[in-house]
Amino acid sequence: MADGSIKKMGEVARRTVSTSALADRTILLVDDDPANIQHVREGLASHGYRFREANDGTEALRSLREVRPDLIIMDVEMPRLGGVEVCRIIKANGGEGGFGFIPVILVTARQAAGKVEGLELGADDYLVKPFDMPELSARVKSMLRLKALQDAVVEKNRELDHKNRELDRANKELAQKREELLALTRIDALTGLYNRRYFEERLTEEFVRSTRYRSPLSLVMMDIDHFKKLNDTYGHPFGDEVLRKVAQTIKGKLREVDFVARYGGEEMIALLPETGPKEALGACERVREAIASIQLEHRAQDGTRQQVRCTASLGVASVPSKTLPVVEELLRVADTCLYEAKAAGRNCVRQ
Ligand code: GH3
Ligand code: MG
Ligand code: MG
Ligand code: MG
Ligand code: MG
Repeated sequence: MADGSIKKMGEVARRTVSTSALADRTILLVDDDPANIQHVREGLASHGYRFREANDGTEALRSLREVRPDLIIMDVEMPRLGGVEVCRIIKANGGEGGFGFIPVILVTARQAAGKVEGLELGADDYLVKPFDMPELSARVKSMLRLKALQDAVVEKNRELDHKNRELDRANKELAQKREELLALTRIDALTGLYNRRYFEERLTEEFVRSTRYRSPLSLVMMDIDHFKKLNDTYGHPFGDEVLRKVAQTIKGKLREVDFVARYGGEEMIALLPETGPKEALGACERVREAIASIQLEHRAQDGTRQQVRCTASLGVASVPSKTLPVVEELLRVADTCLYEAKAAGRNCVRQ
């Protein structure tokens, strides 16, 4: 607990335990002899305490939850369930959800015998009858002060627990926000694909993994054909729509584990782990075909509608390969293949 809270708790306790504040405290008097109870009540009458009574240990235990006393003054010698035993039960159930902390003053007519036992069992004080009233009064006050302090500690702990839980919640929310923000820095806003920066990170990782485990890895570069003309003819916003549609189409045709990103303006790139040249070529053909089948409706300002189609060219490179020892080479070869696809008339795949 922080020093500050201990200091604050001290203040709370001082306020709580001023003598007048103790007046409304409830004291449970437990004795099998009503005359003894009467005697104590009279002795403490001037303090304004509230009294509750129980005539044996069983009754005392029964009334504990309902009465919630701030102090118990209890006879040791009672039939059936004696004071020492009741005290043991109360102290054994003192935790949260049990009785909480209730100070117990045991009272006995016996000379000192049992005093140590009672105190060891958790009695907070011990008085031997006949006791003088000023002493009883002072001990009661001291016990009530102890109880008030204890209550303040419990209350403070509850507050601290609550604050801690709130902090935990706030921390979790922050961590989640951080995750979300991090995710956003990896995404291309227009297409929803990963962006180039994140792609390059992942590419390096995947390349290292593939080299270490000698597992195949393919890299695909894709570029929309004559996209400039499409923009010029139908406008930039329509071009954007085409880009989004092409991005979706590529994702839809590749596997969940394949990593697709927007590499530049109308250029996309995909990383296919565990995929050799043959399977990569098959995947690229699927993607190429799907892009060529895209039909988007363009609505001109005069209301005329037109079905617009687009195609893309693809270049693919794969490892392991003796000629591709470094990741830059993989990129370079895919790019060259893409260039060859363009030169071969576009809407085709080269590897
Ligand atoms: P090629 O078949 O050789 O690839 O021809 P191309 O016209 O597709 O290639 P070029 O590189 O000449 O033009 C690419 C065009 O893509 C030019 C650029 O304005 C456009 N572009 C780049 N980014 C965006 C974008 O975010 N939205 C839109 N609508 N167009 C974009
Ligand atoms: Mg008795
Ligand atoms: Mg170009
Ligand atoms: Mg292009
Ligand atoms: Mg281009």
